[in-house]
Amino acid sequence: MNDTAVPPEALLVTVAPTGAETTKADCPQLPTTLDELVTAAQECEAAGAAMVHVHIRDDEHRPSLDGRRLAETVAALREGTDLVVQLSTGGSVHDPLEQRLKVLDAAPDSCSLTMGTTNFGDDVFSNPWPFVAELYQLSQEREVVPEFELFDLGHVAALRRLLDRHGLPYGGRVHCDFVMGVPGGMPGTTDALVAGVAALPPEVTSWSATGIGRTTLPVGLAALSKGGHLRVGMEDVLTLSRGVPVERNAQLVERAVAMGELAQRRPMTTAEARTLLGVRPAA
Ligand code: KMH
Ligand code: ZN
Repeated sequence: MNDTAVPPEALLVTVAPTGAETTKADCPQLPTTLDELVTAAQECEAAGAAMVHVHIRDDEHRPSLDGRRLAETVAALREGTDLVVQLSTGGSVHDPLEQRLKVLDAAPDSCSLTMGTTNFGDDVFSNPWPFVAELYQLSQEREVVPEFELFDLGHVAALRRLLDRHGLPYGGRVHCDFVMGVPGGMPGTTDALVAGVAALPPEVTSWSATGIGRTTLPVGLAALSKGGHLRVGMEDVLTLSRGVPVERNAQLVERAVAMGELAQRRPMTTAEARTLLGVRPAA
C-alpha cells in the first residue's frame, strides 16, 4: 500500500485546528482569526505536524467559506509555514453545495472530499453522489489533491465507485482519512477501523484516522497498530482527558507524536508529506 520513497516509519500527523462546530464563546482558545490560525499552525509544525486541515471563520468567529478569506488564509499559511495546506470542502452542515465547490478557487495543496452523506449529531452533513463526483473532477482539473473523508463503511464502497468512474486523483496517490465516532457515522472503535482498512480499494496509497471526542485515543492507537497515520486537533476533540481542556492544538500534536514514538514511528517531514500525497511541489 505504501510504494513511495517515504519510509514506513514516517508518521503523517495532520492537525485540524478549528473545525466548524465549536463556538469561540464556548472555547476562547480555539484559533478562529487568521493570526491565531497561523500561530497555531506554526506551533503544530514545530511539534511534528506536516499537514493542516483548515476551516476558516468570519469576523464574528462564525464558520465561513468566503473566497477572499480562503485565498488569504492559504497565502498566510504558505508564508508562515511549510505545512501542506488542506482546505475543508465540508465546511459546516449549513453551507450550500455550490459554495463548497468554490473552495477550490483558493488553490490549496489539498482539499477534503467526503464520500457520502452522513447524519452528524442532530444535523445532516450532505454529500450527494453528483456533488461528490463534481467536486472530485474539479479537484482533478485544478490539480488539488483530495483527501477522501470516510465517516462510514459505505463511504469506502463509494470511493471504489468514484475511482472506477473517474480514475485516480491529481498526483496519482490516493489518501483517505477515517473520521470516526461522529454521532451518526461509524463508531470510533478498533473493530470499525479494521473493517474499514480491510475494505479499502488497492489504489489507496496511505490513510489516516481521527476519533472524535473520547474516541480520539482508541482510534489513534488502533491506527498506529495498523500502520496508519494520524489526524488530531481541536476540530475533533477539546479535552486532553476528562475535565482537562486542550489549551493549544500543539498539545494534541505533541501527544500524537509521543504515541507514534511508542510505535517506533517518527514525524514525517513536510517534504515527505508532499511526496506521500502527490501534491504540487512547494512554490
Ligand atoms: N464540519 C463538518 C460538517 C470536512 O472538513 O471536509 C464537515 C467536516 C468535513 O469537517
Ligand atoms: Zn473538517
